[in-house]
Amino acid sequence: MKKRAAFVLAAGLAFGTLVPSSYAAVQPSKAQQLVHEKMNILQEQWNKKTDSPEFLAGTLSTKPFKSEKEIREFLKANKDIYKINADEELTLIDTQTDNLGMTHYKYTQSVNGVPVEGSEFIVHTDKDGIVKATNGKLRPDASTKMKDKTTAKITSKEAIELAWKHIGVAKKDTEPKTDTAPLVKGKSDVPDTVEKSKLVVYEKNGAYYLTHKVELQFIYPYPANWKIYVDASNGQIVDAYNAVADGATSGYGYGVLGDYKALNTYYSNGTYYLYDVTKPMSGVIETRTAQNGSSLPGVYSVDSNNAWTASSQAADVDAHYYAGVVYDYYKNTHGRNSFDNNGATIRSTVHYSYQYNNAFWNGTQMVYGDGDGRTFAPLSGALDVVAHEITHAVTERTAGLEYRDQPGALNESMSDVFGYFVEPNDYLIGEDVYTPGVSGDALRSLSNPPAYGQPAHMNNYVYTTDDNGGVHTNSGIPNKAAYLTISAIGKAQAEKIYYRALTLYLTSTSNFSNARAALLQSAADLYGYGSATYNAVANAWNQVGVY
Ligand code: L5W
Ligand code: ZN
Ligand code: CA
Ligand code: CA
Repeated sequence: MKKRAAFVLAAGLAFGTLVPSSYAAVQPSKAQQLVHEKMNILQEQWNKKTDSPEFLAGTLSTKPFKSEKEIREFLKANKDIYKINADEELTLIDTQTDNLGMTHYKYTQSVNGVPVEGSEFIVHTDKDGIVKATNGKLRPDASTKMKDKTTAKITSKEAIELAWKHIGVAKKDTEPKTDTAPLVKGKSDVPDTVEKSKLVVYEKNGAYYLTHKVELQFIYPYPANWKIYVDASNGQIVDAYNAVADGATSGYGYGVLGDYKALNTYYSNGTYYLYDVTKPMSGVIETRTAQNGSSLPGVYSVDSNNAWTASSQAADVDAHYYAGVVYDYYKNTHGRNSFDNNGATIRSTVHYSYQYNNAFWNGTQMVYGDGDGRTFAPLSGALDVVAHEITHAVTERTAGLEYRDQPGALNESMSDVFGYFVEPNDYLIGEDVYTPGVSGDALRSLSNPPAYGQPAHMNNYVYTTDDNGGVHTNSGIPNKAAYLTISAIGKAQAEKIYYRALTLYLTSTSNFSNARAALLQSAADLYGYGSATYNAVANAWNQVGVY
């Protein structure tokens, strides 16, 4: 290989000034040149950033090195190549002699005794002690960058607490509960929750951090072997991943309208589940099927090959997929973690009852009928309907608007309005599943409530005892006010104002006038009292006759 080095240099000279600048990249570094001068190399891999060898094979020594002590001499003699202070930085962790007579000396690198994560280094000698190979990822710059930084300010106990917080699971909630997750059959079947922590130097994108490497292992609410690197100087999370990879899977399927959807699923014991553990929540998003009509919660929706393509699975696919979309909406737009803002499991059951033309939140979970095929297709097939249902759960846990009269109509309206915010491509509600045989219609419209039999002004308020005081009728009035607001100020401001009013100002007995005040106050908080935005909200409610 000396020859190849010579060729590279000669080629550079031969091209003279005509050598393209990119050619410089293949010029050997000083350490590479040294390797070719001192060793007979058959295979080599280099870490370009640190200019250190990740793999060298051939004949690396001319004399034998037959003990760990002697191997250190080899490393010292080649310090210009490996760039490591063997005595200070390397700790022997294993020696093996194999049936070919080769001996393999395995080391880890450390800084002031703190191991550098992922920096194992192995020296391989033949039966005569000739060094035939070295490999592993040494970090020559770790010592210079970290030698004054190996004292932790955060304790291991604090790091473990921060790690639990990061994954959004409380240790006490990892105690298995019977019949709640596909993998969990009973408490005795599963190992206890394990917490571990050790101090390591961790490299990420070329920067070094002193971290507590925290390992959190549990089986409920999902199988996990988390590795979480907590910065030992400030408690920030440097990196984290779940090493249990055989649980969470990615499947696909077709929705009610026949569209392709990628699905977050779960594999266990030869079966795939609509069970999404990918969200940063303590619970999961899970989807079930009602087996005997109206019994809840039903059984897990399952599939044998993670291709959810049967027409009988379409309602399951959409309920699962859209619940994830709505979770993401609340998390990404409002920082809300699930309906309870505490990461609760979002459960849906589909195929409820028989030809059932409705969907509802029952206080614990979502429930969707299949529709009769004329009035409705399976109701989970509409994202705005799924958002409507999950918003009922959000409302229950925040404003708590009681489901009758004006507070009830506001409750309905909030569900429709967030149905729009989640799926803002039209002002219609339920158009994707309503009357599959008729195109262009919907269940309701925010922009034109009277087109669907709803009032859009207080003059037309319907006084009735039906439907808890006409909650699905009079919602047309606040719906129209929302439409006028969104049209005037845009969705981005409107959704902030509505979320703030719902979660901070509205109460269980708020009426339309109280809603106007709550929204105005939210607009004032966010955009200023008397601002154009504030005035637009006032205007919208004036136009529907609410003062
Ligand atoms: C869609 C059909 C009726 C919306 N709930 C509703 O209060 C509906 C449930 C599913 O208005
Ligand atoms: Zn509703
Ligand atoms: Ca819609
Ligand atoms: Ca229709």
